[in-house]
Formats: sequence, C-alpha cells, structure tokens
Amino acid sequence: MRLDKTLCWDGELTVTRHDRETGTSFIIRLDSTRLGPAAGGTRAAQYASFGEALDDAGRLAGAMTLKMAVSNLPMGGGKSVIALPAPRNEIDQGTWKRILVLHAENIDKLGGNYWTGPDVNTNSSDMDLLNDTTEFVFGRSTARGGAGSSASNTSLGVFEAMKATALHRGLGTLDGLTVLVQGLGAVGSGLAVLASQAGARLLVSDTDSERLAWARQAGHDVVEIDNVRSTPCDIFAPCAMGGVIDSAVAGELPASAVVGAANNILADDEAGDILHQRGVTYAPDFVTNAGGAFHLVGREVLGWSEETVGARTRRIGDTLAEVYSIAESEDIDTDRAARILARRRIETAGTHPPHT
Ligand code: NAD
Ligand code: PPY
Repeated sequence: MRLDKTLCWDGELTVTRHDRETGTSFIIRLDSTRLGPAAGGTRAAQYASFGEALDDAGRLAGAMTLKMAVSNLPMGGGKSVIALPAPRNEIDQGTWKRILVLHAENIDKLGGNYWTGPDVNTNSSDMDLLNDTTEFVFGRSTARGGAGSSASNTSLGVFEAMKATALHRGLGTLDGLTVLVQGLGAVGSGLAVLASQAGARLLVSDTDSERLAWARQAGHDVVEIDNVRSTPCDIFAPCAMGGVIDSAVAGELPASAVVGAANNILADDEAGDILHQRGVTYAPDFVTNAGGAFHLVGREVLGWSEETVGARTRRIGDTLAEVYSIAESEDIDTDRAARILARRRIETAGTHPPHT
C-alpha cells in the first residue's frame, strides 16, 4: 500500500468534518498529550486543497507541542484549522456563527483532550461563541471570565527575544538598529511600538493599507510587500504568516538576525541550517512567541496574576540563551537546538493522563 505523505503524520489524532451547507472543512489535530491536554488556537483561512489545510494543522500542532514543552507549561500541542469557502471578510455573520457552532461541537466531542484558543482570523468574541457550546476554550473575553486577547503579551515576549538575540549576535541594544516588521497586526504593531520605544529604526510592511497609514503617521518607513525579504536590516521580524523563509530566501536574506511572532517561520528543514552557516541568528518561533501561551495557560489554568505572566514572559530571553548555548556547543542550527531542549523536557516530564 502506498501511503499519502499527509496521512503519514506521526501526531496522536486527527479529527475532520465537512459542512456541505457552507462548504467549510474542519480539522483538529492533536500532536501530543504527553505533557497535558493538547492546546492550540483555531485558525480560519482559505486553503488551495484539503491536503494543504491538513498539513498546516499538523505543522502548527507540532509547533504547539514544542512551545509548551520549551516553556515548561503543563499542556500538550494541538491546533484547529477551519478551511473556509471564501476569505473571512466575505463570510456573513450568520454563516460564521454556524461554522463556529459546528467547530465547537467537534471540540466538545474530544472531551477535554483538546483546548482551543484564538489564532489567525479568530478572536475573543469567537471564543465566547465557541464557549456557548463547549467549555474547552481559552481566551474568552474578560467580560465572560476569560483571559482576553493574548496579543500584547506575545508582543512583549517577541520584544524580549529580540533584545536577547541582538545581544547574542553582538549587535548590542536595539537602540539604533534597523528592525523590519512584516505584518502590523495585533502582535506586530505592539512589537513595533516596543522596538521603536527602545530606539530601533523601524521598517514596516503590511498588505492592509489602513495598518500602514498608522505606521506612516508614526514616522516609520514602509517596505513594499515583494521587497521585504530583500531589504537590508539588522533584525527581520516576520509577524504575518508562516513559511516566509525557505532555503532560497535563507541563502540571501540581508539581515543579521530573525526574530518574529509568526508560527513556523522556516518553510523547510534546510533553511535553519543555511541561516546558521551564513551567521544569521534565527530565534526559533516556538520559543519567541510563547507569550500568548503564557497569558492563556498562565491566567486560565495556573491561576497566575498578570505580573507573574509578565515575569515569566520576560524569561523568554533566558530560554533563548539556553538554546543558543546548545547550538554553539553542538555546532547545530538554533531550530534544531530548541527542538532538543523541548524534547529533553518532554522526556523528563513523563506521561500525564488527560484532564490533569
Ligand atoms: P493579525 O491577523 O492580527 O495580524 C497579521 C497581520 O499581517 C495583518 O495586519 C495582515 O494584514 C498582515 N499580513 C498578512 N499577509 C501579509 C503579507 N504577505 N505581508 C505583510 N503583512 C501581511 O495576527 P496576529 O495575532 O498579530 O498574529 C501574527 C502572527 O503571530 C500569526 O502568524 C500568528 O499565528 C502568530 N502568533 C500570534 C499569537 C497571538 O497571541 N496573537 C501568538 C503566537 C503566534
Ligand atoms: C499559539 O500560541 O500559537 C496559539 O495557538 C495560542 C494558544 C496558546 C495556548 C493555548 C491555546 C491557544
């Protein structure tokens, strides 16, 4: 029997459903429950094929496992993908509500083995709606007793990662460095503000002209979408979508370091190695963007105060220092080094039964 690559995924469980009425496909992938129930957000997007959506969910779920482990959070990794029949902004409110109710039913059937949260194209109001049908939801609005948006804490974590990486790379503080932020959404805009306050010169890029208007007003220079990966900068910060650095881009990227919020920044296994060989320091995304997980899991599972969430998020720089030290001593790229650190933590933590 010849097996399709997409189906030879080595995570724990895949759940799929199709809704003929809206033309929507639903995917939930549980990569690992070794450290606790699988957790990870719900991404809503259009995909070229069902296979692509399935692959994306698998890669995103795998990144959640690594993120939780490397961050010492007592959760496993999972992710949901809602493959939409049209762009999100073209879907009317009634259809969107139906889509969320069906998704919530799927989550509920997993009985707490998977907890969702916000991701690209879903927010706290959507989490409130899911919570009408299922309890297994992080990131509801504060009015509904949830932790609310995780974006500002994610920005803080990426900012800490940027400072630690600049120091490690011998660039010093952010003062006077050129930082290129790709994607001025909830996380990227917060990061841009923090980096600018720290004295960085900002270059920014977004497909949404309204977001650029804000940046122009703040005095930041705009880079055309197609020129982002060829524009010289000290630190490149991908904060839009994943897969922005493949081997070809890695071979030419005119930056000294890459530190961003997007999940799965590297498009292939070779890209990390090529950056390493060229002396471009890559801060692994599942380490740098863990501020969102600290916020959601910290507030809603571990009972942390906002201060504790902030303090734990500021320690992302220490975790990165550990990653860079492993990379140097083993002479491997930083993505591999971070995976080693995460796996060590998974292996030493043992197996946790679901719901604990
Ligand atoms: P968002 O949707 O608020 O922002 C994304 C921004 O990127 C938007 O402004 C969009 O217009 C822009 N964009 C899309 N395609 C682009 C392109 N080709 N070039 C330039 N800009 C483009 O999302 P967000 O919450 O800010 O998250 C950003 C990234 O960080 C996502 O990949 C997300 O998975 C990841 N992330 C977010 C969190 C969180 O707490 N929000 C946590 C971890 C990881
Ligand atoms: C992410 O950090 O990529 C997420 O998907 C957000 C999240 C984090 C922890 C639990 C649920 C969702």
